[in-house]
Amino acid sequence: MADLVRVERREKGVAWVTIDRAEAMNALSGAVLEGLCVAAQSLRTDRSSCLVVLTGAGEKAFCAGADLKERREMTEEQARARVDLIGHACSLWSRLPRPTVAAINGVALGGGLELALACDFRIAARQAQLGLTEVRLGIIPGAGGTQRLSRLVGVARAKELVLLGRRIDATRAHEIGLVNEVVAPEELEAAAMRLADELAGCAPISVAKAKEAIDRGIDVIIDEGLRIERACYDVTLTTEDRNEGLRAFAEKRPPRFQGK
Ligand code: CO8
Repeated sequence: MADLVRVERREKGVAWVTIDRAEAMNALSGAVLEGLCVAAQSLRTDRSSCLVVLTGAGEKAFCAGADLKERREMTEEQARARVDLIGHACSLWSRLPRPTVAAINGVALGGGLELALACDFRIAARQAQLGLTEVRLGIIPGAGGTQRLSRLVGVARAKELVLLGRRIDATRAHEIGLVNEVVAPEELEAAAMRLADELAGCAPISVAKAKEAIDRGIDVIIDEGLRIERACYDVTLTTEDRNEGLRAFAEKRPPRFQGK
């Protein structure tokens, strides 16, 4: 079951996660969703990785969203449970305590784009198509899409995509800030690995706490956000890596962070 979602350890502390169901455009079947949850739970406590990359097998799809064939056979109750499961998988991914990047190698539609939105960064191959097309199926995005997309690109842009069920290409997605970078398909892997190079110079606890400060602070009034930031800052104050950062600066050498 879990092998529909493959987790590989790569160089530079990268955990490379692939949805391996190319024949169905990497659609989110129950088994794929279970695999995504298992992967997120194991990565949560894995201190050896500095970056988690999520991608889809093949060249056509990152993920075509909910499995619409399974959906046809479902009762209303099962459909509700499935929406909960997609939402749960996205939440687990969004809360990983290290940076995540969706390497969008092809279409990212519906739940597939919601999954990408649960990542910190999105890099898209030039031919990728993105959309929250649920209104064209008589539903709405239910795994965080209406919330995460509007926080990311603003309400007006989000409404263009969600209310019109519009599909956009990677270039347009980049223009509106939905993806961080657009690259040629054969460059996608290297672009994700470049993030790992950058992260090699950053203290892992600092990165985790900075992510937490941004993600928790975005939803609250600024005074509360500043309190969250301060609490996250305080955690870094007592780390060995903080001392190492200061020592390395004084000694004019690159820091050797241990994640402690
Ligand atoms: N679910 C299941 N199978 C799929 C899906 C999907 N979402 N998308 C594609 N496939 C299958 C096709 O049926 C086909 O299988 P087969 O060869 O057996 O007929 C195979 O993948 C290849 O697909 P196509 O032949 O269609 O390939 P194309 O290159 O012509 O088109 C597309 C690829 C553009 C991805 C097209 O298949 C498509 O539009 N798919 C639907 C995408 C979509 O609308 N996604 C949104 C789904 S809704 C959602 O995700 C919100 C969550 C709702 C929760 C509901 C829970 C119950």
